[in-house]
Amino acid sequence: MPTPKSQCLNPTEKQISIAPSVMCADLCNLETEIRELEKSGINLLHFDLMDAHFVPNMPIGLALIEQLREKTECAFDIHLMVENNDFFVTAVANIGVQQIAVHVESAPHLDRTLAVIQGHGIKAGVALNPATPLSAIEYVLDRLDFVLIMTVNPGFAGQKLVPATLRKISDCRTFLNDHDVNLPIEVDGNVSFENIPKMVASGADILVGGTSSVFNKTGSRVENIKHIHQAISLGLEERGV
Ligand code: S6P
Ligand code: MG
Repeated sequence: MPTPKSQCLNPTEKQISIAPSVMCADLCNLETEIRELEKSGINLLHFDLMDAHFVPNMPIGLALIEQLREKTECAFDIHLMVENNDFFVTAVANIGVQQIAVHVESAPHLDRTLAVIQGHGIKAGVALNPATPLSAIEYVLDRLDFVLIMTVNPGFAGQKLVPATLRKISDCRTFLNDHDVNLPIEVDGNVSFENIPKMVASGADILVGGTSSVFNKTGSRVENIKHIHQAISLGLEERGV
């Protein structure tokens, strides 16, 4: 397996990471897609693993992730949207991934599941649906390496931002500060050129790029990623760093 570069998983205040969402790529030409992204400096890929039960969709599977693992040094960020978290955690850990988020809404034994992920030497995160309050992570903060704030309801690409989630990003930063915890906040869903400045200003550190940014039809991958960097700079200015 190539050695993944995982610095992108520890973004500094001034260094926002971009994680293209693989389900939004041209799935018939994935290797070409990944080379194109790498040329633009991307070193983190976001994989949406869905089981058609927790969410009604199933865009990509384990075999695809396993094959891609052999093709790139990018760090793999796995977003589980499944009912059987334990099965998928073991499966992706065996493939060799760097970061896994589980949905609090589908993890009845959340503390144990996070411990299992960390036991594999993998960064552990909790994903929160738009309607789920931040208090859901209060008693697992010491088990977390990052928080994934869903800014759309999970399951599909190409949706519109749920407006209240912008406030949720800044509330999450305040919540973490109040608990003396400094964790990266990842945001996922309609992370568009227009929304990125607001998301970054609110405290987002890792941006999942889908159809509204990295894979936007109006530009090439390279052009879109340049555009994202410009939007990030605006957000950082507003954040005051
Ligand atoms: C949605 C999934 C996401 C999408 C991404 C799509 O359930 O978790 O990772 O792939 O949000 O981006 P966009 O820009 O099409 O909303
Ligand atoms: Mg996702």
